[in-house]
Amino acid sequence: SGAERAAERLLLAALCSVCQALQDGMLFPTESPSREVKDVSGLWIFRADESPERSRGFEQQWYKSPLAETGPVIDMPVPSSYNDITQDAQIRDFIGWVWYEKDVWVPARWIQDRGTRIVLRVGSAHYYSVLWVNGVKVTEHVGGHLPFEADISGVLRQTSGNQCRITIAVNNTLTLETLPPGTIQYMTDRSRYPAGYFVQNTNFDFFNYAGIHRPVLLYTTPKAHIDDITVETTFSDNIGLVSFNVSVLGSSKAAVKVTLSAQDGRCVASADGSRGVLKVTDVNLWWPYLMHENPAYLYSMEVKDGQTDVYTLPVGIRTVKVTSTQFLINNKPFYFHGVNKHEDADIRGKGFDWPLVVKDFNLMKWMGANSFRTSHYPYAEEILQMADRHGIVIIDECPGVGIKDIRSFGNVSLAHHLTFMEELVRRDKNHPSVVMWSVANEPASEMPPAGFYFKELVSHTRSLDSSRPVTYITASNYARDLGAPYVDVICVNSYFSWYQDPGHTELIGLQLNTQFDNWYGKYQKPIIQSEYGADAVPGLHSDPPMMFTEEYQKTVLQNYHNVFDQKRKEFVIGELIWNFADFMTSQSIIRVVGNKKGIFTRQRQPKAGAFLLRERYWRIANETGVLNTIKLEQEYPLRFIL
Ligand code: GCB
Repeated sequence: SGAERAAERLLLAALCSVCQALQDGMLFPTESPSREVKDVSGLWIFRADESPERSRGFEQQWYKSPLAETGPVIDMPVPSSYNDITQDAQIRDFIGWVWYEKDVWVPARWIQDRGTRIVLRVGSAHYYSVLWVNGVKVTEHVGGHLPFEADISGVLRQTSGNQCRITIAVNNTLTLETLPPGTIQYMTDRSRYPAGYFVQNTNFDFFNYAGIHRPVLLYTTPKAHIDDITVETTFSDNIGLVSFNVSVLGSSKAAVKVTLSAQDGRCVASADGSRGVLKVTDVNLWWPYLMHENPAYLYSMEVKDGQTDVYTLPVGIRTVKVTSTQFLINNKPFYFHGVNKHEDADIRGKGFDWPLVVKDFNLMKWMGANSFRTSHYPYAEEILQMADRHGIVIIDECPGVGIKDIRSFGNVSLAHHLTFMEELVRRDKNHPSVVMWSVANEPASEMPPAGFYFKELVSHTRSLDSSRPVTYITASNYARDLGAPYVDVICVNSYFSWYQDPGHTELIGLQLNTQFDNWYGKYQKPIIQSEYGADAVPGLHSDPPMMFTEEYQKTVLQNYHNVFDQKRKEFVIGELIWNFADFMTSQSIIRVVGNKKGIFTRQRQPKAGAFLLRERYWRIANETGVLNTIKLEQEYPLRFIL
């Protein structure tokens, strides 16, 4: 169709590279005695390619010379979405290629030492990226939510030495085969639209922020280097078992040595060889927040490759299991009382921002949340590291959101989706906080191809990682959902008294009970209410409650909670509010400057619903965790709690 041709033109690059997962490991870049990291985020320059076909940058080879010589450039912070940085609506709503550039200095010793490998890494850029160094193309990458990197040692040594001009072209176009999918629609009615007018259509409810969203780093490793580490943990009685698998590149006879240390620095186990199992006596297990008095215990695993490379990985020892009615962490029932989030904030959009990350963790701990779902795409790895350190449990979601068009269930889409899961598992497999993979959100799972599609997707994900359950999030009716037979946990989103029967909170009890009984009756699998909620415009009040007021949001929550409290005695294993905070969406008649279902505003101030959830989550923690109330009271002033 015309739309697809247009999308292809915009994307320029063929989607051939889509089917190749990153071949190398994706170890988070850290410093060590053998590794240096240089953060080259900060102020970059920027130019959107506003030519009708968005192809001028490639035709004129903007990567060949300083970007400022090609035309007008503006300042652009990295990391940040570019959309909300300027006063220009055209940049906010831009579709197509934008160009970023920064000149950086590479330490001379990195260049001179031929044994040093220099890597350029982008934490993420949305959606499709091409990278050049000193005018030489070094890599390209499909996908907006995972890191990618290139070994640039050769290019730097061949070109102008320590001076390094980094050019990154990023394209936010979404097609039927991207994740998330979308379509480009050309408007051909000349009486209503000017020539060449097109729009990006999507089926998801968040703004398609774009740009370089996570830090850009230069880092080094020795030529012979640790490329990847995989750990899997279990325990029996007081013995913890850490099986490890280390892959080394650039050396045929690597002598790997692995040492595990406790938090006090004491070495608790060590082994030689690239594979093996470490035994830890008197193990300190990794426990979720509020489930244990010493949650989030992390060992530190030092991996040495002969004399050259050293990499240290935090390791939490824990197990995850699912029965027909329970979710077990370390063989104890775990109840998810948590939130759904977005990477979203004023001005920076989806740009990574430490103050925001730390604030959000403080808010989650304040309200007694023990978990969150990375709706609707993988978050920055720094966020998973925070969760590891604070004991916050994560359902790790892939950007399979808005798969509603039957053409997005085809082979090309499936292949890309499988590849995406490979990259996601490769990046996140070692995080103890991650307890389940979510392969999609609210796909059209009643369409016939969904049966085959999800069977493949779930079984492939399980083959990549047998230690975690797999799910996808459904909004389909239990009788029509074709993927549910394949998942380990049923995750259901529902919006009773909002999208259905608006205003009728008195129906929630009946409808929610029916929902749970139907799903459990059909599948006998534990169920998470993975979304529920209502919009509340902060400061709008009404009693009796009316839609969009804080009171209405509270009433919806209370009605859901009554049912959760019955069903969590049976097979309901969790509740995740939609949403932690208000967030931006595209403009539409059902959104008033974004989605207002947050229990916090976009600026992270509480609405009435936040206090309600806070009371509830602490009460549940007191009932289900091993902590006693007194302990909690010491940690937080419990005036609001119980
Ligand atoms: C959903 C979606 C989520 C939306 C939410 C809503 O079911 O999964 O992305 O934002 O409903 O508020 O409509």
